[in-house]
Amino acid sequence: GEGGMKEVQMAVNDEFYMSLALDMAERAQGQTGINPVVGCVIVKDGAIAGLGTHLERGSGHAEVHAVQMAGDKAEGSTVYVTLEPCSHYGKTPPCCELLVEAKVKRVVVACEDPNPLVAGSGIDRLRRSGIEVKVGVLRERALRLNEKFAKYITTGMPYVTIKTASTLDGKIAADTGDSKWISNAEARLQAHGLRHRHQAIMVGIGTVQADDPSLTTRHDGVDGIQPVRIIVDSRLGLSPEAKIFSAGETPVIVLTTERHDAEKAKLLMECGVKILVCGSGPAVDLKTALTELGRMEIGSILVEGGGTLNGALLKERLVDRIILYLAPKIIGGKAAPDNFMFEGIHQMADAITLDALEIEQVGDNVCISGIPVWP
Ligand code: AOF
Ligand code: ZN
Repeated sequence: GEGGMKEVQMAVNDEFYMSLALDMAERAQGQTGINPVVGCVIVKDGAIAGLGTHLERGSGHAEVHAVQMAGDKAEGSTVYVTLEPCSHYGKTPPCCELLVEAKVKRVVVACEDPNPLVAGSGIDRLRRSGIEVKVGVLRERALRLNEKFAKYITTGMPYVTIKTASTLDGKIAADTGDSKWISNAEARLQAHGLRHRHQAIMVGIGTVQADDPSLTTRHDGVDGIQPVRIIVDSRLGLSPEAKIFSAGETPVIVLTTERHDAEKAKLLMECGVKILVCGSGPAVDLKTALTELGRMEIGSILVEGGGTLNGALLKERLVDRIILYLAPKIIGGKAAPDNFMFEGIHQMADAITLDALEIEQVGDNVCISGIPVWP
């Protein structure tokens, strides 16, 4: 009947405006630090009255901008927000109070805020004030968008993405060390977008010595947000002549062990390097390292090689997402390095698998992204 039609129309509208709010949030990825990306759309009498996006940690939340734009029209409106409005005093006051004061009629939320300080209490507060709240519109998309935030805010540990590019036979370089190029230009451009969306980039000393990378970001043809640069270097082999010191201005953090050479440490510190001593073993204790980096408010790390570091992180179960670009090339070579180098498993039943697979063709390359699962 008539009532049913109205409900269908409302559900269509809810997705229509929520997807706009998600689009806005999506474009702000990489610029909010440890904070989530959030979009907000305010609709009054069938027209958009306000738009807002959280752009930077410490500055206004999405709802603040949208309510300000809506002005008097906020009263009696429907508010679409990609994350539950906050209920706590952080760097900014609680958004649910703002919505109550603005006398909005209805709030549509994509997903709950995983921040333990909020976690449902924003939604409760709105409902107790008599505001109608609908939760879960385009939830999956909203959760995927803030997966890094969710990991960091609930564990204090950075979200770790491994990005790697290999030939069909899993090689990330030839046996001579030559690796330019394995993936195609479009795939390499996407990788810069990934750098933009992580707070730090991490590589092993082997990669620095082989490629002498600058580890900076060029995003959409312009300089993107530059990640902090982290090098895993248990014996402090890093040269003060490395390109990372002349290119780029973000901090360089070197992870090493108690066994490092004090003289070399002094030399590197003179170049501005921050040295983190992680464990006393022959190799860097990666869990200790990530815990310390989390404490420094680094909430997401993009690991870009090489195979030894990838393998070690995988073995320690410290990886949250793997993004693999596969190029239609075969190079062989026993000494050519692989994507993931660690003492392997012995039975297929014990294999590490990828869950929630996303597969995309990028020109003649294939991008496979997924969440590692350990048996
Ligand atoms: C919202 N809308 O746009 C954002 C929210 O330190 P603050 O004040 O920036 O607060 C950060 C926390 O607020 C963050 O951990 C998350 O729980 C929430 N983020 N909430 O209602 C927004 N960015
Ligand atoms: Zn807020």
